[in-house]
Amino acid sequence: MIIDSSKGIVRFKVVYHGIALSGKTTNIDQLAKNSGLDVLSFDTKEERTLVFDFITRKVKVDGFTLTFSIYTIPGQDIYRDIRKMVMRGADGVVFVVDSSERRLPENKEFLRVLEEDLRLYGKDVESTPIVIQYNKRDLPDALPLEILQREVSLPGKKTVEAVAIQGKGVEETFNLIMEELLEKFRKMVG
Ligand SMILES: Nc1nc2c(ncn2[C@@H]2O[C@H](COP(=O)(O)OP(=O)(O)O)[C@@H](O)[C@H]2O)c(=O)[nH]1
Ligand SMILES: [Mg+2]
Repeated sequence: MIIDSSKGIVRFKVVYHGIALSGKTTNIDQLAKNSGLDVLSFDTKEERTLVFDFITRKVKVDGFTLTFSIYTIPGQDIYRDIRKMVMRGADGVVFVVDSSERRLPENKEFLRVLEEDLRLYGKDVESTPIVIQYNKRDLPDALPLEILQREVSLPGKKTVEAVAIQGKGVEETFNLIMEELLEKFRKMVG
């Protein structure tokens, strides 16, 4: 979080984390579309897979201009150095889960990766605003919500269902993480 009190601007960094192909870029694309923005994407040469994506969103609250810089991480392990770089200075995280049954072990394992990434910068899961999004609810092999909430969750963190490809749950997810960040900011400024 960066506060520029002379201009009344507060900057937050939000990172969409989660396994490869869970729908992080799709979330960002929808957020960009809804607010008429372009996504700045960094593609790898060989694959369609994006290294990371970036957009910013502005919101006015209590006389402040809040700027959210929104990033996605690359989920593939070969890009772990880029993932760690993207995670630097993250104020809030949206953890995007692929609801497909066959990807359950990867999703679970990636929660540990998120913990490690936070620890690298002296943060932890408890004190970091995190929202868990169960994406791809439209898949025929999507696990029941109760199972995901038991198997891929973090104590005290909000969860939300989504079909990002149809834009469902995308704004709701972003609003949840925004609210959590605002709450933290209000506590800080008193
Ligand atoms: N069926 C389904 N496919 C999705 C959904 N969200 C994303 N996808 C697809 O999943 C693939 C990976 O999405 P992408 O956003 O690139 O994943 P990322 O690697 O996490 O950034 C793409 O083919 C998307 O169209 C969803 O809600 N349902
Ligand atoms: Mg992506």
